[in-house]
Amino acid sequence: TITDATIVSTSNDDSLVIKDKHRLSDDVERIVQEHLKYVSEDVSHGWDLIHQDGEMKVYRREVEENGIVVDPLKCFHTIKGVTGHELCQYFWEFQYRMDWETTLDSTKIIEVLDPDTMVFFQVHKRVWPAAQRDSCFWSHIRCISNSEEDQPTWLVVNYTTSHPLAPIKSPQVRLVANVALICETIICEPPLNPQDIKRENIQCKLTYVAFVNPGGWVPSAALRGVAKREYPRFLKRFTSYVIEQTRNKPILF
Ligand code: 18C
Repeated sequence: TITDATIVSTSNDDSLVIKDKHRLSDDVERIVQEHLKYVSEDVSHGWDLIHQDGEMKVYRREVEENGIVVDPLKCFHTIKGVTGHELCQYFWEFQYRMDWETTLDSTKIIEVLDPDTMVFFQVHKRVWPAAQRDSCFWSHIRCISNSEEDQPTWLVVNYTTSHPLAPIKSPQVRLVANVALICETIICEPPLNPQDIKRENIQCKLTYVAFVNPGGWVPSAALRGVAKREYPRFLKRFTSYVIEQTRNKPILF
């Protein structure tokens, strides 16, 4: 019987993999679907372009909740020579995180919920004069096949959760995050033979969205300043890192 299982396609060869449900499966499904809907909403009303560098565009909407800045952020980028699978893999996998993440003092996996979903506990660098932040979130990677011809969409969602192995310990403040990286591979001028596709024939359209609540009061101007500087810095560093790591490796479609 598969009544307690959820069927999810996790590979790009269209095979369906049957997975056991876990206590957060329904949450993961709900949040993934929300992101897939939200990703195609445009940024023409109410969003400010706060940074542009070549193909990279970073937008934000100024929003405060009870005097705390919770500005939603949306970034678009196009990266040559890498696939969505590669970008998502380097973003999701624990072993690479400290190579590209510049906001962290530490990261650790505190639970593996299924082969595509883990719970992380992270301690962020302290920004003076604010208290140090930490975060605890499930992180899920998924491949979604759109059609027979198109390349699949890859995505990673990081979503705050509580966990007995990550109690909140003052003076650290727990931030609340809902972040998604959504990637679509484009094959430009495809050679007749799929085996002949080279890195110069591919590029990846990336969308990164973040809703971060700092979890306690922080001076608005300071927070917006840190965000304006750090999100573009993250995107630049992370995408350059993936380009560098994959340069001489076979393409992972
Ligand atoms: O998505 C990213 N990383 C993922 C893997 O780690 C994961 C992370 C989610 C949490 C993002 C929030 C990070 C807050 C960090 C606070 C300290 C920043 C210090 C930097 C100093 C060098 O999904 C990439 C994340 C890129 C994050 C960019 C920064 C966002 C700023 C948000 C402000 C939060 C409040 C902090 C207090 C500020 C004080 C003035």
